[in-house]
Amino acid sequence: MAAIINPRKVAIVGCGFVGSASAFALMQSGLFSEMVLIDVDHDRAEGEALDIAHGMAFGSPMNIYAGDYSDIDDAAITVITAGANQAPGETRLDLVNKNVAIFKSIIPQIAERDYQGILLVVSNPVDILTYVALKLSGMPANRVLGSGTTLDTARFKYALGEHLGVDPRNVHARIIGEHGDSEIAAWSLANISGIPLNDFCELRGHTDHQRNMDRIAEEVKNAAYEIIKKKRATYYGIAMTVKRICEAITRDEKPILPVSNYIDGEYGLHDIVLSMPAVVGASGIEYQVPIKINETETEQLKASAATLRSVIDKLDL
Ligand code: 6V0
Repeated sequence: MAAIINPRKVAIVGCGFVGSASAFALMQSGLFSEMVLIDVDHDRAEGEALDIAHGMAFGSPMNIYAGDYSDIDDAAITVITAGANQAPGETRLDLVNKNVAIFKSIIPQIAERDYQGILLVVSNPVDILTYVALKLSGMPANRVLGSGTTLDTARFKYALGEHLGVDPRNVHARIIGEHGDSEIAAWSLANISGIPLNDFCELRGHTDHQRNMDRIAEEVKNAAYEIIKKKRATYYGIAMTVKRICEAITRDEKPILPVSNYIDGEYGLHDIVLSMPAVVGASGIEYQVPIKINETETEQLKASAATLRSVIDKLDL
């Protein structure tokens, strides 16, 4: 019989850079009262749990420990960050074979427990691995999501905020499609607190719109490559992203986030996972929000989906 979900419990599978930074952000968030860390390297999970627990005297009290899959049963959210990360110069899609093999060892152990919580996939390539998690687990699509372009969107808002001298939280713009090289900056819908983007740019003395747009979109797309070249891995931005998505679910906040979610029919796309905006709440993906992107962006979205589809078609699921 399925366990009763504890809404204040989170599990993290994979305790490397991303898993441990996410655990640290979640400990400080006060969202959970129990957190279990799981890793093939159990010592690593124990070490991270102990290290983070030592900060608790200055944060929110919680029970944090290293465990195994039996500890996942009642977790409201299971965050999966296990798997290889990109070496300098490697693309996210280059990781697919290694990480699909790892998911084949993880997901069945969760599915066989008739898990009733929400799976949040972070490992890369995140869209493909969210698809793999969905298919291998047999769980309903609303309960299997990926962090997707939520991180890229945060980077996009930051870059635009810097460019325009405005709080990134007032930037309404998003990256959609693959979390990777085929991602799309949805410029046609971008605005600054309701003010059309180009009007705001001109207000701030920027008139060379196309050149600036191309530069910012490239910077966002290549952000991970740049960070990896300089410090081997990216983890703080994604940890904050994990915290934001967990917040949306745990507090049933229902923000619209560009998370990786299953799409079958919308935008002329079929049987694919990629990032398009969705309302995220207590039941995971609550509903998909149809957006009216322009013709060029629609073509780019189809191309992004085709890139992902060609990878999925080669998988043995
Ligand atoms: P890391 O530091 O090598 O950590 C990976 C961890 O996974 C290690 O502790 C491993 O022991 C563990 N692991 C491996 N196999 C298993 C298994 N079968 N079961 C349990 N644990 C296992 O990598 P890092 O933490 O830097 O990256 C993890 C993943 O996150 C990679 O795939 C990255 O590409 C991905 N990222 C995704 C981002 C996103 O926006 N979605 C952002 C940054 C990184």
